[in-house]
Amino acid sequence: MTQDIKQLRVSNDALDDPPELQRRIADEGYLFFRGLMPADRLRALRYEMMSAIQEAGWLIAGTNPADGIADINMRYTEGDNEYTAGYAQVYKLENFHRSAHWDEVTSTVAKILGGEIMPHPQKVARIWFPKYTEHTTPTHQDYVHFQGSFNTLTCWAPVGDCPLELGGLAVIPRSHRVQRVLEHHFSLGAGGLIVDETEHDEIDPVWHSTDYECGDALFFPALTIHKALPNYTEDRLRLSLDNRYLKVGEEIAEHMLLPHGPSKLSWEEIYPHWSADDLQYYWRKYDNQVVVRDQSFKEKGWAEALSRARNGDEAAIYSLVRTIKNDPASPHDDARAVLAEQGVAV
Ligand SMILES: O=C(O)CCC(=O)C(=O)O
Ligand SMILES: [Fe+2]
Repeated sequence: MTQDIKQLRVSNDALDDPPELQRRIADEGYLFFRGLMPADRLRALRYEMMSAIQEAGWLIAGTNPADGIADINMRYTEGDNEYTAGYAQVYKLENFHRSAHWDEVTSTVAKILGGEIMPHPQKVARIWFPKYTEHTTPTHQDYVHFQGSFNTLTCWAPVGDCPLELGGLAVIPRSHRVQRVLEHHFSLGAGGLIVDETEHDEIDPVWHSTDYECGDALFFPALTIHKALPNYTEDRLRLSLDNRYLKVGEEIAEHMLLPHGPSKLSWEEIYPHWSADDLQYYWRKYDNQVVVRDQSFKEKGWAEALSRARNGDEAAIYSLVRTIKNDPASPHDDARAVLAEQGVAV
């Protein structure tokens, strides 16, 4: 490991003290708990999710799904068309969606946010292949992707143990104190946007993470700077949840009412796979302030990919080629022109 990672502060001692939880998250920009989620239920969920992933052909056939032994000939990630095949299988699972509503999590969120809370309809699972480190989730603030309110809380939790080499989440404590959305730039990796944490004098860019164990959960608000660590294992998939919560009455961006994009599914395609209907369209009973999605972050990233590709940047060229391949029916004249200039065939 090339980077010096400090340990996350464990806040289990304050679990029954909401004012202290609120003080800590306001001060440090995150809260980390050991064993918050029931490990046995999470292991059962892991088995179910990994079995779906194995059926998609991403785990070595005949191995125990719980071990998550990846077929590294199938390395895909968000943004690759091929990622949808495995992700959609996971995304249809009722228990995966239900896990974001487990009382152990929602009651903790209610203490942290101080009031009635609602899980975002859009749940997220991350399936991370080994030996694909250039696609690791880059340094970012969640606001550029999920928007809504700065108080929106992300809960990141591994589904199974996640030691450092498997690539768990890392945060910069107190980075939320910048109190604004920082300039993000084009990058590979989930979300496709990166911020340079060393560029801002107010931020002390010291990364904190841990050897996560099954049941551990990390919470942070939308401005805290974070990233994933690379999956340096030989052959293990990293499987994790990142779900978001808001205080009822605060703003939620319209796209967060939809299934996560890389699944390419609608709720109408997901719900027939469920046995219960209590969580179907549950958000309609709340009086949410739904706001229009701000596309400017994405648009700026795309414009940067074009200009970097024009200068021969390989990651940007890769990203343009992938965009055209994913969606051959769209003209993508801008990307095609840049690639033609670079002599790259698509
Ligand atoms: O798990 C990952 O790679 C990314 C997670 C993330 O950025 C988040 O939970 O907000
Ligand atoms: Fe994030």
